[in-house]
Amino acid sequence: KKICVIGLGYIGLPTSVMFANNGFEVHGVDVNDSVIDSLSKGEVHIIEPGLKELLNSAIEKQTFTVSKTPTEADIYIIAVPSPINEDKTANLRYVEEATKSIVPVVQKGNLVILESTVPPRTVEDVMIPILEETGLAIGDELYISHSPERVIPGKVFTELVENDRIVGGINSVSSDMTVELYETFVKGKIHITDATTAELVKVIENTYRDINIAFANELAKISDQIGVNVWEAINFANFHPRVNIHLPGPGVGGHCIAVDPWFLVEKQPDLANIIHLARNTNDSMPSYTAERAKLILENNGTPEGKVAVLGLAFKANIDDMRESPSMEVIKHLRTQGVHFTAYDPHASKIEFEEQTDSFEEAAADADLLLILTDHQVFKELDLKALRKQVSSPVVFDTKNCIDRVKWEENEFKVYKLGD
Ligand code: SAJ
Repeated sequence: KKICVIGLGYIGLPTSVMFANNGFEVHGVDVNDSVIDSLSKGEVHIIEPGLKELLNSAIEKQTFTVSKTPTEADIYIIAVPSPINEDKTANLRYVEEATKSIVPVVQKGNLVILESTVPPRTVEDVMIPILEETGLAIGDELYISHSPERVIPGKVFTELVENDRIVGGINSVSSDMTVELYETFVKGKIHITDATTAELVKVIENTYRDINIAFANELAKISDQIGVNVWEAINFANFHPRVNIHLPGPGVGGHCIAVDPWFLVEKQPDLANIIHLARNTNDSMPSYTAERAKLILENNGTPEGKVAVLGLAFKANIDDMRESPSMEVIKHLRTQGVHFTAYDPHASKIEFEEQTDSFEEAAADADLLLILTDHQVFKELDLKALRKQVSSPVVFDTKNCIDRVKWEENEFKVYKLGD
């Protein structure tokens, strides 16, 4: 069978190569020229363990092709971004455009699957009206379902296979066809529901995480005031069999957790109270972090000192800088007139021009090392060498990722967020 995947980003590309290595002929589509160019040469434009190998093997088997426009296929998978607008309303432009782009090619008997995360009712209210333009009887001649992706960047290929999957068809035939497709590689359970429930399920998973992180962030602020180490407190609380508090940090980044809760706020602004408050709490963390950094500089007698911002990606060991709290922290440092350098071992300089070329360059003459991402590299620094590079040996660890004792042994003064 032939699959056409629309959108070759963090989800679409791994999904494409997965199917292309599991007995399907896959055609990938992306509107971005540079994505098509690099994939045609067998190069990947995103960092994900295992991706390059699977891409090369699919190219070798000749089961994966790419272009800018959809071709005829049996199954269409839409995996395009669904961001929010400035005013925090859902931007469904890409989902709409992707759906429109397949209208000329879909045929009787085809299945269309939406993998992008969307506000509940998007399949029913946005996609179906567009697909009706094919003239096919929806549900009888054209099958549609929502099967939201739920994988975590960095572990995509493990989670694609092992995670349970939700399939929400517009009718049972659509669901069954979708289950049959994913069963080719999914080892987790596949749960069947309707499209709108599947949409809500996906959004509430990320909202749950956002609210839980907001709780942790609030606890960090409280701990800063009452002189308790929040990391230790959360760790102990989590030994309780029914408690699972997430971790604080400089903010919530990425294109999912910081976005999806707004889909519910937009739908029901008068009811989504905790959801809205949690979003605001998490959005307040970058400015809180920048203020604490400034305070640390002042308390150490270097109010005009230089901050070395370490970590620009939105989380550990990835290159993805979308909605990264680091960018927000930098914005606040800038408005506070704090001098800074910035470096990330994974993220590309193209994404943030001001990034230094090396860790050493960023750390040179710094009065405060501000760790914003818990990249593995930051846990393995040569502290003796680092001690000589910096101007003042002070570090502010917002992710609780460095070993206090080791740093203190090397004369560093260690501050942690929420401590
Ligand atoms: N973060 C915290 N504290 C925590 C956990 C995370 O501050 O305890 C921050 C991270 O540093 C990061 C942000 O939250 O800035 C989001 O990171 P994440 O690892 O929680 O999630 P994502 O965005 O990479 O992936 C999430 C996952 N959703 C859930 O775990 C419920 C993933 O399974 C989804 O597939 C993905 O969103 C998505 O695409 O929706």
